[in-house]
Amino acid sequence: MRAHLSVLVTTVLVCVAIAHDDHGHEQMPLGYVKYPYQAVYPGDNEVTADSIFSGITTFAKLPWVQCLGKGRNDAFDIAFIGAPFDTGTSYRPGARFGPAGIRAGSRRLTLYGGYNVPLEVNPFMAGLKIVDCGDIPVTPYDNKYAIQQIENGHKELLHRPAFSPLGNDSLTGKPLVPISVDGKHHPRIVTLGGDHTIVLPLLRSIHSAYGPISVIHFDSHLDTWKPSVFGGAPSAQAAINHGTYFYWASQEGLIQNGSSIHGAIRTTLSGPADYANDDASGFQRIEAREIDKIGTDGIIKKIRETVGDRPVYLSIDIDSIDPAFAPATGTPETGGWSTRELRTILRGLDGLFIVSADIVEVAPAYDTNAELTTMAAADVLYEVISVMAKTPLGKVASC
Ligand SMILES: [Mn+2]
Repeated sequence: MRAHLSVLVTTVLVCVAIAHDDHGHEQMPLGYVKYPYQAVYPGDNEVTADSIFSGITTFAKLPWVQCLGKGRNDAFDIAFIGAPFDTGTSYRPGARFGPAGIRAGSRRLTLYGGYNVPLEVNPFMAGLKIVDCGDIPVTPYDNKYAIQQIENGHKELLHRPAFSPLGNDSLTGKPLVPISVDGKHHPRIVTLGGDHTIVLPLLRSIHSAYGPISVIHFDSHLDTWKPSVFGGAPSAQAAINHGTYFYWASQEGLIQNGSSIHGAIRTTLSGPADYANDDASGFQRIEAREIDKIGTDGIIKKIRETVGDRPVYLSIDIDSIDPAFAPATGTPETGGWSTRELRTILRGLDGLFIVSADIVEVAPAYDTNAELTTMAAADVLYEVISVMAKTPLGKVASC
């Protein structure tokens, strides 16, 4: 009898504990989070919004959702997710701190509300649900395992149904049809790197929804190098690094050959054969110095002519910007574009179908005390989500 009572009491306690846990850890509704410019002050019977210099730092003060944990059923339209991986780097390590650094550099983005004057849109108030999912858990001890973790994490987010319906075409009023190959309306993921190696698993994930994808790649380097050229590849794992991931992506058929393009290229080469190899990997090229002759308008024109109205993946290496403006990066190259020039070029992508994007190679340890690089990275992403917010990922059915 005594034993029986004990079991009964234990059972009741467990039940009570579960009920209490459910209630006590209920997630705060997203609408409760306020941007700094919406701050109210004590006495208004409201919780004050964080100042931009206080509180927990998410990208642009966006609400944090544990998208790969207890928030795995939460839908969104655009998600920021970190991929803190930097063991594919050839020169300066430290991009594992990129996601945290970029978030710190993004604090002022919503200070006045976030209206983008030249693009005439406020991406944060465009009716889209935008969240910060935190970081994908990435092991620092095993590159192969880490690369798989990044692919799995990205895929899990990408294949979640989008929060907002695709809606109708603003001109014809006809319903929009998704541009994916699986016919589904996917949310967009903005990944905070991490060194550039992460783009191989990201493109594997993108391929699962969009098939071979057109890539716009801003970088001072090609990143299509054969492993035998870049580092000599002493092992199969060493052959996958931040200078070779596009070579492998091309070998795996992840890239749309001929409609992909690099911008801001200014690297030295092992020889002219590197460009022949780059051609074979499917890329057109815009050299950084071309800006002196054709300007940002000419560069925008080249990019738009190359990708057309195909779905596009956008990968931005912070080293596309000159180290005068963004010094904190893995392999800096002088002679790059200014932050203003890159931002202008990104706004020139308005209307393209950018399905997802990343910014990589931000290594905050080499930054100035003024946070030049992390601020540039955040502001660049602000242009990217502004462009995204203006163009839904759908087209009117042609038949
Ligand atoms: Mn790169």
